[in-house]
Amino acid sequence: MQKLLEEDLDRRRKIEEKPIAVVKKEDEEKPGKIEQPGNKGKKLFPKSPLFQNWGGENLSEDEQKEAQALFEKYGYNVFLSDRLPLNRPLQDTRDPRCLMKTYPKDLPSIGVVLIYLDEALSILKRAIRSIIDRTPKSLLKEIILVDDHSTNDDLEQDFDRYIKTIEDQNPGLLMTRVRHSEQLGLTTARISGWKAATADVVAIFDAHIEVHDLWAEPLLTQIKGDRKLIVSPVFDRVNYYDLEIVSYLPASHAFDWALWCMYERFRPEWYKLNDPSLPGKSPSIMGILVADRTYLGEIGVLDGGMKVYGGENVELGIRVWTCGGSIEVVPCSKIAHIERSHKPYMPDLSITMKRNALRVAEVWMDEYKHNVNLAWNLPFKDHGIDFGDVSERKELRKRLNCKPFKWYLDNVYPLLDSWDDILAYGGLKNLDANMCVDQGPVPGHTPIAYHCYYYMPQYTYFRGTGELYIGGIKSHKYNANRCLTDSGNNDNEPGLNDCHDALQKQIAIYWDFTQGKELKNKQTAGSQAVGEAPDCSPQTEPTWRGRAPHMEGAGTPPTWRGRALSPHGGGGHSVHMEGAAATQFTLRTGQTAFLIPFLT
Ligand SMILES: [Mn+2]
Repeated sequence: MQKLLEEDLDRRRKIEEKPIAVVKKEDEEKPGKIEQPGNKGKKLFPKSPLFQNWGGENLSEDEQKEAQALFEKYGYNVFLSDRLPLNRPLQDTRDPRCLMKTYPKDLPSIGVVLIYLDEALSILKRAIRSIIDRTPKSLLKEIILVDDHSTNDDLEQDFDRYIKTIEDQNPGLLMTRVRHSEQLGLTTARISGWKAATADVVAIFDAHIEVHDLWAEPLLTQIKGDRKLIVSPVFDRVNYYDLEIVSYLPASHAFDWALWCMYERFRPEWYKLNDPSLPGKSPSIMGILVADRTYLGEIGVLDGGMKVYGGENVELGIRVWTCGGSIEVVPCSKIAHIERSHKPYMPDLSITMKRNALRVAEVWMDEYKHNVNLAWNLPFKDHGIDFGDVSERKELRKRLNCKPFKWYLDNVYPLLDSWDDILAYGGLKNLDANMCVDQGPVPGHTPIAYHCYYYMPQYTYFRGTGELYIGGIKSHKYNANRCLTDSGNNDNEPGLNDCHDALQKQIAIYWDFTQGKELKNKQTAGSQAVGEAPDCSPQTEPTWRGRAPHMEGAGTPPTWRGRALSPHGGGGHSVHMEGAAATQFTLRTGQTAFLIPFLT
């Protein structure tokens, strides 16, 4: 969903962004310029993400305080938004080929649902203004405003007055208000917007958007051609700090096994056509969607059991594809979307994200459902997360006679690594030293021993190929993991290398590992007797005693032998491991066995 889009793009933004000053330098530096007393204050919030990226040097101290307070409340520059025209022009960011296209006259009617929670009034007004100005009257049947229990006062009377004006000016347009008496979360809000809609096609949007010219026609044309198509426009980014538009190229909407969403290249067939104005198939949607209203109902709209935020977009993507429809991103349809600096829902969205992801897995992912657990580093069973009742969604899947998830992986999303052969995952803990293998500093190639805290740097995965990943696992085939390596030199510490690189450089990455047995590198083991530590004197030869949780107290603990790993943080431990030693490394027998919980 778009929050993830926002976060994904936040990361990209960190690389791309340069501060854009509102005040032109040359004006400021003109010799002899008279400063007006009281007009220009010192910078009060130099560390604020707003003022770091936005001029505002000419604001008085009071204005800076006002702008900062509004920014903190809303996550974007409301001070500036309040001063920009509601019908501001947007530059045309479409591929030039879009301008050559013509669209049928008899397109279906469209209703636009805007979902909001504590959105700034001027942002909402601008969204409505742009939709009315840039959608043909003959197509735009209604705008449905869904308020998911906002608390700001100006969204009451001031907004009512504005809507009244809009209604007076546009007698043919239906303005529908849906107000929730409590916060129901994005998914339920979207469903309530869909319920209130009456047009042939429904567009479900965030309210911090502006549509570009000719946004609707390309989408409606696609749906007219195939009612089982769910489409998405391409979003341009509106900077939260200066509200400038940054053009984005068309891309497909994808996700990883944690169900975080991300942009990805279209399938190779799309690039072969060499025409970036053409719609491209997409495994999922980011959250904003346009669909035939009746068809969306037939396939179950959205999963009403989702809470707050996250996962419902992936659920829709899998459902549409496996139940006979498809998804397209349509490049000639563009909307501008504010990527907020922070969002109003709750401080840690990963809590509901995780829960909702488990829901999607349970209903749709068949034998692959535990990959969601793997991605979130959760035990397969007894993870303690209540994801609610999914029986209705399971019945829906049955009723719609949907294809298996494997079909989706093979035909729709082959870039997602199926993780078929992950045999074990967890933390590699040495009980004697009470330390865990940790990926160490990144970038870097030296794993370290560190006190066990079981977060990402210590996530370890063992693959059927013999690869041991330390520090997490990537969901996509195009991304390389970091493999534990053994250079084969007896005095060398184990390394951590990009698995693709290591293969190319012929560094040994394949390990033999069985829970409760010694771990050794398959490739270098021949040259190095396991059990001997040639770099250590017999007196200091480390002995590792490891117990898997399910073996606790049962029989003789397995013995681990070690190659040196640099101790981190001192503490007087001399920590050695043979490549790596596992104790709390839990095994997955075959592909379906559950794991013993290893995290608390
Ligand atoms: Mn958004």
